[in-house]
Amino acid sequence: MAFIMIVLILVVGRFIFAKGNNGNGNVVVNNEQTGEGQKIILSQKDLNYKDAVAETGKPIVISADSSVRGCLRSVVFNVNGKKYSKYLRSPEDTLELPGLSKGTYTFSCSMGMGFGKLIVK
Ligand SMILES: [Cu+2]
Repeated sequence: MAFIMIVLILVVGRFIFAKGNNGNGNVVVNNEQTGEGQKIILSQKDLNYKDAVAETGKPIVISADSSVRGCLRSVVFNVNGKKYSKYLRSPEDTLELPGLSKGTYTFSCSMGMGFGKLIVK
């Protein structure tokens, strides 16, 4: 019986710890990211993304608002031969890109179904 109680306490304790830790971790990471970069929030338009606009040179922190559905939450950027990809599960999840030079960068969902343009000017 004592053994079962200990296991139960460990399991419950770990759950609470993991939950609290997760929340704290996310907040800290987000603060660091938004402090250093410009925040770009993606929206969905029909089956694609709305055009997003960014400034040159500053690191970019991308998130997706609640209009972005299904696999469009999984975004893929190919920038200067490098692939940047993340599943933006919640509005707090972010994908970071380096500062970019002037131009239009296309991106898509991970399935290549929905497309968007990131316009850097
Ligand atoms: Cu898709």
